[in-house]
Amino acid sequence: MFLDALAGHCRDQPDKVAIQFVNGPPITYGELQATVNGAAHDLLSLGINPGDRVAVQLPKCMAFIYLHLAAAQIGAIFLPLNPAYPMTELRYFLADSRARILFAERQKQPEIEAIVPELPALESLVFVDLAESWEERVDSRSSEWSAPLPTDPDQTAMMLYTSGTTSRPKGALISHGNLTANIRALHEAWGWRKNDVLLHVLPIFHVHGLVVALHGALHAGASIFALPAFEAAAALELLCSRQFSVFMGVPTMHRRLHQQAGGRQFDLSFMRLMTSGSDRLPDDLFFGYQKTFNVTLLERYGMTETGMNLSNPLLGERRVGSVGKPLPGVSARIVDPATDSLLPDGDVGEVQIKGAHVFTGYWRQPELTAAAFTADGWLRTGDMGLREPDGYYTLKGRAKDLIITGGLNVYPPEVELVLLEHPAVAACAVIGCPDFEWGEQVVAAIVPREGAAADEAEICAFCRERLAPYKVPRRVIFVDAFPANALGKIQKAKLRQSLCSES
Ligand code: MCA
Repeated sequence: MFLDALAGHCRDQPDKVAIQFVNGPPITYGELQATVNGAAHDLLSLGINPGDRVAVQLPKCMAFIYLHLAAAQIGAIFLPLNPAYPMTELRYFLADSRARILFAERQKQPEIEAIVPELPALESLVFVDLAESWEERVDSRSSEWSAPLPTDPDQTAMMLYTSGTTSRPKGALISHGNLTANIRALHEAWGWRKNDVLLHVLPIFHVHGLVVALHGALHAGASIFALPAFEAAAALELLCSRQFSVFMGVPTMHRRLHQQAGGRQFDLSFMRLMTSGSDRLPDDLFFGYQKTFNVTLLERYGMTETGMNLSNPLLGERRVGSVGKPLPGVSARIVDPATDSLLPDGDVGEVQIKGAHVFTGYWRQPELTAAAFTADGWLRTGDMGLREPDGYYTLKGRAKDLIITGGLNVYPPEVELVLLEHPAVAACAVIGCPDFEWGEQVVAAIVPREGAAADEAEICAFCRERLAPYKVPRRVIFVDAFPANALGKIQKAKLRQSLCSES
């Protein structure tokens, strides 16, 4: 299981640094294990049982990591939540997940206490002072105690919310077996080793930062140096210090690093592995990186429901525009999404995935779970792509209207539902427009209600109170009507054509 390898490293190399945050002390594998044990003991003392949802809405910090590993250790379900979620979103996730306990920042106490009466399943609230040392917080008795690690691969380890095309966000259940399969595949494919040092700049409430990066390094017994948030100047300086061998980012981060270079050249070819994922890597950035940093980025493809699926090779051709081949243990195919029948190489169809890494289902959503799979058990990713005759896959857009901005997924209906609550909005459509830095930006087209006064700033402020900042439209365009098909359905492709070019 994914915790077993970590337990082994804690035993075999207790004095080696596991994780150090830029603003904190180095934490050795021995200290990591002791504090995780203590946190696990605390969770049990608070009445948390296997299968209970442990929600954590904290910034990127050691406490988050301890709680994640502790919850997994006792068989509870870890539910990480973006610290930028406003209360309306937080309330939804806590209510839907029926979380039994929430760990949150002390400064959010008044706002969170105000929503607690609406959350009957939430029995405990723990407010965390970020300055507090968790290594000192656990007493020595509990740190020596240790829970038997989960042995059932089907046991759920964590729950990650992903948005739906038509529904509210749904909790994807990721089992211990899924995590183990994923991490083993990545280790084999990317050659993770003990002497790797990862510069960790990603958020840790998503698969990319948590599973691919953090689990990746800990599974290998490697060391992590973490920034609480990505900052291009600091990251470039650190990369140039030659202390690191692995770096992972989303295209927006790579874009900012490339811009930070400001036309100068930096030889980062000593880096063993620099990856890009969560959104398509633009071709100009792939080549720009080669020229500026003497590095060929390794692009890979994953999703919340599966972790990583496809990857360009560590050794061999990293093909521009391609996401590579299936990882070890992963099966992929391209089908006609209407019939699920296999398409020949070169034809564009839906990418479908199978393997031990594929999630077990959506929390309390049997219909949505069933709809996510074909009759013979392939996961419908909703991503379109093609397979080349030599086995490389290339993504070619999405079957759904999903927007990816800065590596984060935004589903238009989530934003549209909020816009429709605004009294001045008669109808609306949210689309993604191409953007050099962000990949896409969220744009809202609105038909105003007759006689109502609304302006862009007011609409955005309204959204900001109800949605995480990355979901808030960057532009609001008022229109008289929408292009619609014969059934009255808004034709978003046409809307994108007419609105995305407008500045
Ligand atoms: C921040 N803002 C954003 C985003 N992030 N707006 C749109 N899209 C975003 N992704 C908002 C801020 O709230 C702020 O809004 C304004 O943009 C400018 O903020 P700035 O300081 O420039 O941004 P930042 O805080 O530096 O964040 C940019 C970022 C961040 C570092 C690229 O978005 C990020 O960490 N992205 C990585 C996401 C990630 O890990 N995705 C993996 C998902 P305002 O001015 O209104 O306050 S997992 C996944 O996709 C699958 C499984 C996979 O394959 O990996």
